[in-house]
Amino acid sequence: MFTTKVPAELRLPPVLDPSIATPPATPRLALLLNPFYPKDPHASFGKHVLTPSLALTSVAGATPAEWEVRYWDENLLHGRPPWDPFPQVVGITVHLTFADRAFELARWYRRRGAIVILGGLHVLSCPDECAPHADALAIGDGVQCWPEILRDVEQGKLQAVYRGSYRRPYRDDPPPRRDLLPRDSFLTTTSLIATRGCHNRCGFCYLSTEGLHMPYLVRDVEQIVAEFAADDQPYAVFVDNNLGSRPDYLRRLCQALRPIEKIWSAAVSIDVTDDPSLVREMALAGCTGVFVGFESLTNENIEAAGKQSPRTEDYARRVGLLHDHGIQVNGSFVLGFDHDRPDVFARTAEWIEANRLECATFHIMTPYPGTPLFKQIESEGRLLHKNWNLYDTAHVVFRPQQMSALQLEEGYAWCYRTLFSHRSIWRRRPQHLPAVPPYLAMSYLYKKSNRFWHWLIRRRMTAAAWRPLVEITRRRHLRFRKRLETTTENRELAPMIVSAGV
Ligand code: B12
Ligand code: SF4
Repeated sequence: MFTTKVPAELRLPPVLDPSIATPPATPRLALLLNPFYPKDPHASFGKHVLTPSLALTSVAGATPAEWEVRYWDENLLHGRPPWDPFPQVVGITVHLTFADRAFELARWYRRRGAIVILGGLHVLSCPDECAPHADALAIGDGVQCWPEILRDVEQGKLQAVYRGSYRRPYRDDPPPRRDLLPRDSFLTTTSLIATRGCHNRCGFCYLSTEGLHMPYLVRDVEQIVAEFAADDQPYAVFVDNNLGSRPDYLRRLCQALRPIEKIWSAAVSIDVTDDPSLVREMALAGCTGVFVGFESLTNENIEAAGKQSPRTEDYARRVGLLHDHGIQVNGSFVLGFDHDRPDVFARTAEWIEANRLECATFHIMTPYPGTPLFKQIESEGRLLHKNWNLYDTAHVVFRPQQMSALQLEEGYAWCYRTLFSHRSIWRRRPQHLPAVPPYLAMSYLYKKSNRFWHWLIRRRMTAAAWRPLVEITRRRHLRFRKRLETTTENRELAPMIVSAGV
């Protein structure tokens, strides 16, 4: 069983040799680091090389012209981070799950004379914990702080804290520096972001972190199309929290994306299906997959989280609408809500199979510091510990209401085991026969290849492994679009299109 063995390089970060003598710092050289985190043995190791986070490439985009900037992602398994030439400034992104590793990196570089700047979500939610490990903190939007930080370094007047508000027009941001990314190491380097914020404020989501003021802002659709075209990849992933938050904006974005004939996927909430004509626009614009935060199949859980969402009884019809438009569904489910009983695992798995969701992602409910959920669980005395390393949604860090912590952890593992099994992959195959081989190829590469992933990643073969499947999907999608274009917006026609060859 693949869940039993995780190769060492996916469990442990590279050793930072204390005996290395580094050269003197190169003035105006900045190194941006994405720290290592251990991979969940239950999920796909391939998940971590689908598409890169935009945190550091966005910051890099704001680097003043006189500075050289380099990028290093420890999760790409290329060994220990670079030190020759030695950077004058090291910028590290910090999430709670890899905060310890970020601090270890910070110590290593600071001891050798680098100026270390920490930024990212954990710096925003726990600045006091991060401060001792940095020469300066960037709280909030780094695109705004970064040029100021580097100017202050040049003038020798670095401050302890810099704050970037999320209120500045999003369209003013320079494009992320995707050219810094190793192209062979990801399924696609084209992570795109068009919007910031979300119309919801779910109590468990990082967007409801105290002190985070992130109004809903959008970039110009032309900017997104230009970035997609500039990176020269056939497939892009939108890493927006919820690309469907403003249906009118999504519609405009789709209309702008349509002529470039590329494919993409995005995270949306299920209310994106409120208007079938919008789903049609998405399909016509190249959307081949959505990551949907269903969260739970129990209405009481959704209500308690404060999420505005359609009733769960209507989820199946909405999934059908996406499928009818050739859009695959990766459902995201949170396990361990207060209304979840031990039957939640089997019920969720059955529903996923009955509705033929092509993929599913599970998260053990995790109270992120600073969120309403954290405050509630802490005030009820249900937090088990504050070891952030385990706040990775794969471990139970609180006492669940209707089951034991062990039951929750075992149920989570069972869900992945069940949904990643040969039987389940087969049961969820598309109804149209020609669509089955590419579906099976993708499922097996993603869900059943954990024993190969570290090997593919280390040898920079991720893009090569995915490339044929991406191209087949793009071509199939273009054929599907031609048929869809000739129909009216009448939903009744869509299943006929599907059966005609998607
Ligand atoms: C792409 C992505 C991934 C990718 C890549 C992750 C990686 N670390 O490289 C993959 C798919 C691998 C992934 C995996 C996971 N992810 Co993820 N992921 C995202 C996603 C969708 C986009 C990130 C992004 O590009 N954001 C846009 C950038 C521009 O915003 P930003 O990161 O906040 O960066 C800005 C500032 O914070 C600041 N900044 C950040 N770093 C730095 C550094 C410096 C020096 C400076 C100056 C400024 C600065 O400036 C940036 C520009 O304004 C976010 C959701 C989201 N939309 O943000 C979730 C998110 C970050 N992921 C999350 C989680 C929980 C995970 C997992 C643990 C889930 C799981 N169980 O599998 C795993 C494991 C990763 C881990 N241990 O951290 C949570 C984190 C919650 C939290 N409080 O920490 C998020 C917020 C999703 C959510 N809604 O809950 N993820
Ligand atoms: S809908 Fe999703 S992105 Fe929006 S607040 Fe809720 S969990 Fe966060």
